[in-house]
Amino acid sequence: MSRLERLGEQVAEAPESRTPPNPPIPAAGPFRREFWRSPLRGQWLTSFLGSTLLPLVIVAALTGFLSHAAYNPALGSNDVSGGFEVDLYFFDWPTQPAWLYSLTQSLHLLAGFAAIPILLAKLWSVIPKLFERPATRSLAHALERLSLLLLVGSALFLFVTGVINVQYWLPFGFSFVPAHYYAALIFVGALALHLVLKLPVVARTFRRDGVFRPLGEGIERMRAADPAVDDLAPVVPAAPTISRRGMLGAVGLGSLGLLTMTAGSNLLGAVREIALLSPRGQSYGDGPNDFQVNKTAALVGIEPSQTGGSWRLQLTGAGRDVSLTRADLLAMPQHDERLPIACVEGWTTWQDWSGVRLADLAALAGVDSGGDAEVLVESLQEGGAFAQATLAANQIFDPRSLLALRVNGADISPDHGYPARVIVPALPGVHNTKWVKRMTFTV
Ligand SMILES: Nc1nc2c(c(=O)[nH]1)N[C@H]1C(S)=C(S)[C@@H](COP(=O)(O)O)O[C@H]1N2
Ligand SMILES: [Mo]
Repeated sequence: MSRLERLGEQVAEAPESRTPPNPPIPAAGPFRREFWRSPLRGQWLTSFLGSTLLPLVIVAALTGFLSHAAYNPALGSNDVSGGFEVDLYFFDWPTQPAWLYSLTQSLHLLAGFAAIPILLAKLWSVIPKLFERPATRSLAHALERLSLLLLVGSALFLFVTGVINVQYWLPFGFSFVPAHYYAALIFVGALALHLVLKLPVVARTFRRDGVFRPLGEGIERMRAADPAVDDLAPVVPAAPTISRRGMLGAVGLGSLGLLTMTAGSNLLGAVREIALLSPRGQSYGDGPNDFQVNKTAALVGIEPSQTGGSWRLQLTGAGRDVSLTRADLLAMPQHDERLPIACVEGWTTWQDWSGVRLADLAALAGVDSGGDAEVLVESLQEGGAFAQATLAANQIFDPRSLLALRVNGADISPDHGYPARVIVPALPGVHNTKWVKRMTFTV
């Protein structure tokens, strides 16, 4: 046997068992539980943050769905979902009190903004769970993690789109209202499941640690929770650099700060200047038309030639077509109403409007207040969600609902919708259509 052949045989005979088995790849970085060392983390912190977050989220969700109801989504052109609208509402959005939408929408923004620091802190408190290994232990565990993915994903989506919408910085290629609405439906479903799974843990934690007791501990007395009984506690805790109450105080301050800033753009004129996250309160010139403008006439492409002497209001109703000049409208009975425009973005502006009643225009078109009348209001503006709106009978026939021609004693300015705009009490701002050209009544 040649040397070469012997060598070949040796190799062939070498028993497999002599090669050591591959050791399991050690978990690295954040996938190791020892990586997460903050002594603040534990079930109490997460339970406490969750319990403060919950009421805010409930207010934001309820007022959010009310806002959607206020859009009358089941009416004609108001369906923003591309035909998928599910009408969850069994009531007509009222016109009384006039500040209703201003209130619900302010609450929506206040609760939403105040929740942001708490939500971030809560996510921070559970972040080791994101890196948990094995990723799924059982079907139940996999489903729970999937529901958490939906919960956290939809929550982040709602907050990010909400804040961005208030900034008018709309880089997304989808429209805000349906996206925010459908994310909210996912969020509420995932939250309900989360509450079922976690409320028992919260109750147990508060029974064990007390609801407020850990708040009494300064940094010297604070201990990390026991990882043997607390799945959120660090296994190798670092020395504390802040107490739990210090951390929660900072979160609370952040929350209060955002609340005040948001209130500035909504409720309290006095702090309007600090509404940094809602860039409002600018000047729109002097005089009667100096109030909030989001979309100017130039921005949406309204030409002076469209709003001059050749402008007509086209009314269509029960077999009747009427064409009115602005002078015709001014010759009709004029009514004065002090009414708000309350925008979905949370700001409200009250002004003294004057013009003709929508009810009088309905009568001109041959439509009376009996029955289920609707009106489709169309703007000179072309395309987009703001170019038209459909109003329900209770809105048309409220005597305070106007096609406004003047504001604060002057003609409404081009930016506020000259020659004529809709103003209806408690209607979301977006449906107070500017630069109206046609109203089509159906019965
Ligand atoms: N034709 C038309 N009407 C419109 C709008 C618009 O962009 N186009 N904006 C709506 C919105 S979102 C609000 S809040 C009110 C006030 O908007 P403004 O601040 O742009 O005047 O008018 C509404 N009417
Ligand atoms: Mo708006």
